[in-house]
Amino acid sequence: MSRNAELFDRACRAIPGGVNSPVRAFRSVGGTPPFIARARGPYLWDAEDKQYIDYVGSWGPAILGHADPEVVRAVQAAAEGGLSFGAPTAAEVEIAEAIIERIPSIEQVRLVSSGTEATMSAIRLARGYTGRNKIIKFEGCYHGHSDSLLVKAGSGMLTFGNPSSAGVPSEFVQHTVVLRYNNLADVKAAFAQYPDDIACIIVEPIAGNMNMVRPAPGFLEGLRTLCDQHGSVLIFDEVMTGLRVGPQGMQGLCGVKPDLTTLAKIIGGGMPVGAFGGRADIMAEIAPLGAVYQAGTLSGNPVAVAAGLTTLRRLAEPGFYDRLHTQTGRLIIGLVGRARNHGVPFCGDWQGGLFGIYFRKTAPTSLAEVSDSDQDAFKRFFHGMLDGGVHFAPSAFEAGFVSITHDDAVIDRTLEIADKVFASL
Ligand code: HOZ
Repeated sequence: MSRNAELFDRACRAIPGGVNSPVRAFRSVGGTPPFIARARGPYLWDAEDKQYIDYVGSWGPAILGHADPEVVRAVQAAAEGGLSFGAPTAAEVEIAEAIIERIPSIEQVRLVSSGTEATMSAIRLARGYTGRNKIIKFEGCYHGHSDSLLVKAGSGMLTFGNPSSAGVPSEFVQHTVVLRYNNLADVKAAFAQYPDDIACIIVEPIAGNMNMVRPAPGFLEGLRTLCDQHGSVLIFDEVMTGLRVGPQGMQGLCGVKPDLTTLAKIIGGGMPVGAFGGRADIMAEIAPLGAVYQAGTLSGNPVAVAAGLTTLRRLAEPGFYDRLHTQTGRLIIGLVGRARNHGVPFCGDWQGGLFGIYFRKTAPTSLAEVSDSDQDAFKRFFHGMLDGGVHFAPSAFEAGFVSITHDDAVIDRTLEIADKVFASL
């Protein structure tokens, strides 16, 4: 038995499904996941010392590449000074200021420990601020695993074809209104049905949990207008897109200003951090100022904040996002060209360091279109690439990630391997 298989066997006895987060289990693509022993730059090495070019990047945080030496040094230095205090620190003020400076819609920000906590808290805040019950979310968008958001959700829920979770009483989700992404008519109808009871709309401004799906022209603008007309809070969930698709996230690219924003992943530089922030009058409703309660022992953890601050500083280097966007484009244009050479129906899209690849002729605009792609071809492509030493997300419903360390040589090597795999499909 191989070392990876042996570890998976042991893992399955000790951990449900052998994994600590469902999409890692390879259930939708089949096979045994490699167990990762170490990572550096664009590469991972598994327990058998096989090297992979990595396009998962820890599902988003690794924008500087894995184990960036400066980030690692910052973490080591912070750890020397103490792992957790449960009391305020100067560094958390610095990172809050850095986030506010980068993202103009954020006037105040609260740090938490994960994206799930960020979205859950932002929803509670929107409800507390408006005194309303209902929330609007979109099919295929994933906003973490809190009860009221696990309805027709993306990511692992979609991957396993079970987009609403067991264990969530129907009463807990009776106020969650689920609509089709990119369908403003649905949103208008929901406001007509509940004109005074919609606390907020939460949306991934580029969806990244049903593969990558861009907002249609006018969609985000339309959400802004409807929220303004009805006194509802607009929440952009930029856990994936924040500081990844551009220096101010998707809101900087589309020019639509949300009332609240949720962040995670990159702002923790690979350590567990999340954040929610936005208009100061809304944030004033959070305890200890206001009546909406939210707390966390490890919130603003000094080691995680050190990793995040160092990462944020590096992202501010001139030309960072232009280079990242160019490199991701080199990958996607190259993959599309090679697929075409072999007559494989395939296309792709990218923004900054985020990308989507689809086994269909055009980029999808909705969950229905993503679901309509050729899943079997994806599975064969995925395993061919993995065998060849390239690690993509093990699901046709996840976006991909490029880091600043994916240079021309790394991408060209990926394309050489892809050429052979497309030829074999
Ligand atoms: N929620 C992540 C995918 N969109 C998966 C995180 C993980 O499994 O590590």
